[in-house]
Amino acid sequence: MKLYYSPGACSLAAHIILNEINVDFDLERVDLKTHKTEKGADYYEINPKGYVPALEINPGLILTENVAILPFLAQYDPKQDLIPPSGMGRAKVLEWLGYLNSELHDAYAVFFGGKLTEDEKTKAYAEVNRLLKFIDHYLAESEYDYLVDDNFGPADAYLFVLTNWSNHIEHDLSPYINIIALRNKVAERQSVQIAMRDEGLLG
Ligand SMILES: N[C@@H](CCC(=O)N[C@@H](CS)C(=O)NCC(=O)O)C(=O)O
Repeated sequence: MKLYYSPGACSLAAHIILNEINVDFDLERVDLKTHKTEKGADYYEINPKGYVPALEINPGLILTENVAILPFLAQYDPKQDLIPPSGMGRAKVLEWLGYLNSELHDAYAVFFGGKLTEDEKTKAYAEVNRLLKFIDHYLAESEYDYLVDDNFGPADAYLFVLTNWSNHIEHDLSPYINIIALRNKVAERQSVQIAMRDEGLLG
């Protein structure tokens, strides 16, 4: 398999899950400004949507979209218990991935889409905070160690990656103590440390 990624982008979640499972994989960095890969390929030829992540499963077989890639990778190695194989547990993982992808990801993405006016910035921070408040409250009430159950999984990796972006938009994550506690657990995983190191995000 090969993951097309950009350092610190949402593709980091797939990178983390790849490190959790027993599979050989390659990485190819994409320059999201020029849409060229580090090997000089035209990224539009690989993923016509132009964005990361894209996962090459076999030569010529490409999967895109976080909500498809993350469960695909999580179920690839059932021994790791990253995602329930069926039923409500699996539906809950997809529920969280859908929420993170269509709500929180989009709310952070507003900050990366070009310069915002002060008014737009205020509204964009309010939206990020509204969504984080919901997640933090959910975690406070939850009996589980991770978002869905007591096992780390793709939704936790995705939430970790999205909330990393607070650092880049001068957003204060400190009120969200339950999210921070979850982030700290996720950050300790070897899969996360290795992915961050390999994307050049440490130090
Ligand atoms: N719907 C896509 C969105 C992916 C996405 O927004 N990727 C960002 C990085 S986090 C990107 O590549 N942006 C550059 C671009 O859209 O050209 C998914 O969930 O996979």
